[in-house]
Amino acid sequence: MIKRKLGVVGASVLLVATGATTMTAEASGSAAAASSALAGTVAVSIDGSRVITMPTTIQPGVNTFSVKVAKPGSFQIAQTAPGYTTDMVTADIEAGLDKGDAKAQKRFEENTTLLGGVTAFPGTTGKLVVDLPAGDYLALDTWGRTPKFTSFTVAGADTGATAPSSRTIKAIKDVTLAKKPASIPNKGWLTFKNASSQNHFLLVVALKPGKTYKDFLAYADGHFEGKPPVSFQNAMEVGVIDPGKKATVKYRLPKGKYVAICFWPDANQGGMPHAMMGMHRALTLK
Ligand SMILES: [Cu+2]
Repeated sequence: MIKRKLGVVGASVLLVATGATTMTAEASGSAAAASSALAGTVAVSIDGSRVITMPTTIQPGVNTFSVKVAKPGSFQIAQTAPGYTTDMVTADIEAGLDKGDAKAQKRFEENTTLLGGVTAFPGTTGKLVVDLPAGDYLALDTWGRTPKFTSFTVAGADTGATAPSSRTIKAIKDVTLAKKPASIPNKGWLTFKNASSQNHFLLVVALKPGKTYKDFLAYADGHFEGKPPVSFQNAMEVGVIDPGKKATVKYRLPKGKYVAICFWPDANQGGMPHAMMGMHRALTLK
């Protein structure tokens, strides 16, 4: 056990130590340790086999996950209902989300609370800010064919950290993206807030030079067949969140015209991606 802990990267060891210190402080009635510079910063690394290494215990409150990856991946946080095991999650993801079995997807959505995620590429650090209450959590890389889960616990004193100032894009009604704001800065922090009835993720993708949102509408009318008017090279993503949740990610993209989209499959519509139900809108980055 100790040997395994020593194998963890330096930053994670420090974070575990910070958590332990703070919990001791809480027990003795002092909040002083919560002001530690490291409180609320969680180092995450994902190796070439999509195995996640991160602290096993972090503090409640606002946490910033700094995600480094060996290959392109998406770090995602979730909670599962009691008795809904990771084997059941895996089976339902494979049958439901990968193969379109609506029953399996519904079971997955009913038994999980999805809390956001961030995409990262080798050489860059993905940053995800979420406010987590105490409890047991799972993390996974959603780019993996068969998900490999890492569990972690949120316990102890609040991090005391505050979320960075950000612009917010909201999901409303069932499968609608709120129209405002029409534009956001081309770099900074973006919060995706789910004020709707369904699970969603947010993809912000650049229109190709000379293309407009009208071209995207025509592409959508054609059921997303043929040459896309958007370039997935210039894109950012906020991982899936449940109704009532929000997640914030750091981004930097070229200025220009973009489309905000959700492709989450709708279990009530035979797995139809929300984008096909109109869940997209124009967005300018300036
Ligand atoms: Cu959606």
